[in-house]
Amino acid sequence: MPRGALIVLEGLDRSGKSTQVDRLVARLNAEGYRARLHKFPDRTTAIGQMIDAYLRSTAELDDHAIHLLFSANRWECHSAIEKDLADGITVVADRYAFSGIAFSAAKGLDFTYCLSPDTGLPLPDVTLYLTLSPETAAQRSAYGAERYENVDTQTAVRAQFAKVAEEVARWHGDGRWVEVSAEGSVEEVERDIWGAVKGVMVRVGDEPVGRLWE
Ligand code: T5A
Ligand code: NA
Repeated sequence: MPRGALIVLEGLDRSGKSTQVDRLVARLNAEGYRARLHKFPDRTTAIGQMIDAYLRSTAELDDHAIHLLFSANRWECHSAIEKDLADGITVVADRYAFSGIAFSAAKGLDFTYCLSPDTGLPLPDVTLYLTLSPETAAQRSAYGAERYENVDTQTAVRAQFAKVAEEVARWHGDGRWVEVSAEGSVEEVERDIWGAVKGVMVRVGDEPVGRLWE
C-alpha cells in the first residue's frame, strides 16, 4: 500500500489557507485518496490552549517560550501524523513549522535558533505557499482580531518566509516549496493547488517520509 503524502499550506494571515485546505481534503477524497486535515496550532490540546490565549492576547509569554510551545504543539502530534502516513492516509496541514520560523524570526529571534526545535519532524512532501500582498490580506474580513494581524507584522513575516523557502531548497532540494498566487478567486486558487498536488500524489509512492532539516 502506498503511504499517504504530507501536504502543507502556508501563507500570510488571511491568504485563504483554511478555505483551501478544506477544498483540498474534499478533492483528494473525491479522487479516491483518503485524506485528513490537521491544523496548526492545534488549539484543542493543553499546549494549544496556552497558544490560543497568547494569540488572543489574554496571556503574555516570552518570545522564546511561545516559539517552543508552537513547536511542542507539532511534536505532540507527530506520531499521529506518521501513523496516518504509514496507513496510506494523506495529511493536509494548515500551517506547519515554516509559520513557526517566519513569525518568530519576524519578531527578532535568531533565524537558526528558530529552525532548531522542529528538526526531525516529518518532512512535508510539498509545501504550497499562498502569496498575497499584505494590502489585499488586510481587505479580507476580520483582519486585526488576533496578535500578528497587522500590515507591519505581515510584511516582516513575508520577508522571513522568503528565507524559509531558500532554507527548504538548501536542505531538501527543489520542488518541495511551491508558490501559489492567492490573489485570484477561491476557485482559481483551488485549481492551481490541485495542479501542484496531483503530481505529488503520484510521486510519493513508496518513498520513505523524510525528516525536516536533516
Ligand atoms: N503561528 C502559527 C505562529 O506564530 N507560529 C506557529 O508555529 C504557527 C503554526 C494563528 C497565528 O499563529 C501564528 C500565525 C498566525 O498569526 P491560524 O490559526 O492559522 O494561525 O490563523 P487563522 O486566523 O485561523 O487563519 P488566517 O488568518 O491565517 O486565515 P487563512 O486560513 O489564511 O484564510 P481563510 O481561509 O480563513 O480566509 C480569510 C478570509 O478571506 C476569504 C475567506 O472567506 C475569509 O473571509 N477568502 C477569500 N476572499 C477572496 N478571494 C479568495 N480567494 C479568498 N479565499 C479566502
Ligand atoms: Na486559518
